[in-house]
Amino acid sequence: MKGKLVSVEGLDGAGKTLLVEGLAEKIRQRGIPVTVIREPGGSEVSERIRGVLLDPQNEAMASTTEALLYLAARAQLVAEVIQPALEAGKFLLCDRFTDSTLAYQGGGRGLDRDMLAALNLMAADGVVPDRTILLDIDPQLGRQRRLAGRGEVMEDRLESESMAFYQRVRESYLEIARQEPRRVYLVDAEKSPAAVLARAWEIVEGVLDSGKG
Ligand code: Z5A
Repeated sequence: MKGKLVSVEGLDGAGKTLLVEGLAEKIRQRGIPVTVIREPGGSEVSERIRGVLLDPQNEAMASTTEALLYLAARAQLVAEVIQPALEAGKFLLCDRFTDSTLAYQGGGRGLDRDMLAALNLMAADGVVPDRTILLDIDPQLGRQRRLAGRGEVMEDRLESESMAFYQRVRESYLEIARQEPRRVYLVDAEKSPAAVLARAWEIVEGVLDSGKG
């Protein structure tokens, strides 16, 4: 049987990393092996592309270059890790996936959404998440959490974008959720970590149960 993929999306500081760790632990407690990946990254080539994307020195990077690099990192991750894992019937949890490109490069940078959707299909080799958990948070709170969590103020290339940019990204995510209510589940990320995990676990359990014969 083919495996399953659940992606976790949202603004920086929404709590994706913490949530993915919590969900992975709960899935393993059920005796189900889970592969955890993050984007951009998750394979040697994709991690190198991540370094270029997030380097604050690459200020001159054009929006189209940025989009194509995210897509290139995704294409490599899908070919090397995601497709083989799905073929082997594994369960995958992905910290960001195709919706990040639509929200950040589409909503945030203003690139054409239809073109990005077509490129996403190519990069993801047609893989669409079984469910997407969208952690919704006010951008200001997300930024506060991120900086407090790290205990320092150095930001990467994208993190130094304006609040208006992050508002557009948030709106774009919410638009995706409105357009695809069967796949994308909105979760209030301003609640406590325990409340967020409990709600997200209900969503993941739905996917685990749907795989039972
Ligand atoms: N990007 C893109 O533009 N296009 C694409 O196609 C893709 C990505 C795939 C990746 O950065 C950047 O690439 C990202 C989007 C862009 N950039 N921006 N800007 P990254 O991988 O370095 O970072 P991130 O994905 O944005 O993650 P993050 O900043 O680490 O945030 P997070 O994973 O959502 O949050 P966290 O690390 O789990 O939590 C942050 C802190 O808040 C931490 O101290 C937690 O303990 C705390 N926390 C978490 N949840 C809660 C709750 N519920 N209450 C209170 N405190 C909490």
